[in-house]
Amino acid sequence: MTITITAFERSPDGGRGLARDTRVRWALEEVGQPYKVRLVSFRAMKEPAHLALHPFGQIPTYEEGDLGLFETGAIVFHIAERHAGLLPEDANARTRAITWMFAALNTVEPPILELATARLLEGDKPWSKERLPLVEDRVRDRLKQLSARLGSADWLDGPFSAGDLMMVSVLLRLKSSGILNEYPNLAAYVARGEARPAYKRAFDAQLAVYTGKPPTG
Ligand code: GTB
Repeated sequence: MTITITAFERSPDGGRGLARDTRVRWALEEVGQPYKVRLVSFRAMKEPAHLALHPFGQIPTYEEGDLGLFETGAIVFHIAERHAGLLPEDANARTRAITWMFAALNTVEPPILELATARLLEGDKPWSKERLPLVEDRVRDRLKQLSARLGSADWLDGPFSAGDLMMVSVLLRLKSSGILNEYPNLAAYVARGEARPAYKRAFDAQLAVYTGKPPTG
């Protein structure tokens, strides 16, 4: 059955792979599922046709036969459940991998998003200078804990899983901030994720949308 996802017609991240379609592309590449992409403009995302698929008028969405999904977490979980490669066979290990997906989205990503908002949207506010260090320290608190848990392991719990895919995707947002490099094992963890052939294919495909040139690999 054909899988179709949505992505920004023109991503505001300039092709850096930070929009969330990259996570879905990466999951599909990891499990070897081909997919099509429907590009949507900001205007089209708020129109009834797209709202029927995504109640909040955002990307990404996922269509497969009569199944329509929104929310990256749910989409990646669906892909990981249906296809081998992203979740371990062992029931307990599988549940732990899913736990890491939730941890990425519910515990690690919120302060990172808050930092992005503080920098990009609130940087010109008179209180910004005072607030920014507090927000940065909230990110550091989480990274310190995550760094302690990861230790010298390659991945969070045994072999690479959907939990790592989600965690690396969340941490990637920090790359330009310099904060990630304060935790060398996390920086190396993200680099390992980026080095995966499936990530590279996903990244190149989203970049090709931005540049208008087909992926070279
Ligand atoms: N919880 C949802 C999910 O995980 O799927 C959140 C989806 C979401 O935030 N979608 C964003 C969107 O559609 C794109 S990814 N925004 C348009 C809108 O709300 O009108 C978030 C994003 C956007 C831009 C950058 N960037 O420029 O760096 C990074 C990430």
